[in-house]
Amino acid sequence: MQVEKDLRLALEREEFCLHYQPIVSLINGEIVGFEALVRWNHPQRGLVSPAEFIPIAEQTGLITSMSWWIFHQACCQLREWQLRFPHYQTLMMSINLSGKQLEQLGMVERVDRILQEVGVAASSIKLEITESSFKETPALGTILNHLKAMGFQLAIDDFGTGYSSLSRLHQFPIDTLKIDRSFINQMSRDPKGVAIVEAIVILAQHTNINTISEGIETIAQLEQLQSLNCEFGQGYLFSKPLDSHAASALLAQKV
Ligand code: G
Ligand code: G
Ligand code: MN
Ligand code: NA
Repeated sequence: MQVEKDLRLALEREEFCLHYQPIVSLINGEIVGFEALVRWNHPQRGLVSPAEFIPIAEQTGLITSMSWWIFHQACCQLREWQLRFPHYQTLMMSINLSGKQLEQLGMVERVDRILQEVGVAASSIKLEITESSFKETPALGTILNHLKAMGFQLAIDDFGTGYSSLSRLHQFPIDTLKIDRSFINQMSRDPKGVAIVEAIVILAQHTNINTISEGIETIAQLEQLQSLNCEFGQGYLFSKPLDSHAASALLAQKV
């Protein structure tokens, strides 16, 4: 398949890059971290969205080597920011993991090797796992417990859209639920939307889990989420995903 070949070449030619979207405290607006989001800087087409190439990378198995590149790159960026901006002591880097990567033999050892090499602590990395990987990965519990024991924070991405039943929550060592942006979107139109978000936040609080709302675009949504006591947020209202340079500039604003 041509696309597969193109993706493989792109990896060799280092055509992928990461953009970073701020995650902010909804209490004081401060940046608490960034989510790393991959982009393909295509020589002819310009920036290509991961929505286009991640599914192909997953089908072809190329996602594994791509994910390792992403993990390494995001760790390097975090290390650079820690050195440059020491007042951002507790800055977190959120990295998306694919189900395939979690299943990979020797996954935990490889992660550990990268941390050692780059010099970042597992406790400043948040691993985002989509709900659908829960369905696909039978040994997930064992792997997640291992990653948690190493010090990583663990988040369920796109929460509410996938397959994880609520009962799974206390079965796995989860720190964070990322409330899917479809629910945030619904809030302004439908009181039921508010009720769903409220239920997720309350559920999380009772199980010692914090919440990040995705896709916040309006002040009205922000105020609604503040009144529901959601702790963290992400979305175009605060910032779109930024290239490394622009994200650094944002961090440099705080003295
Ligand atoms: O950044 P954007 O909204 O265009 O991303 C589209 C989709 O691609 C999202 O569902 C997002 O989770 C996924 N995605 C973005 N970056 C990564 C990544 O580094 N790894 C994986 N596995 N998925 C990613
Ligand atoms: O699946 P995941 O949650 O990782 O996807 C993150 C994607 O969501 C990013 O690719 C980013 O471009 C997109 N995104 C981030 N903030 C907003 C927002 O406020 N509105 C919309 N529509 N998309 C957003
Ligand atoms: Mn994510
Ligand atoms: Na997300």
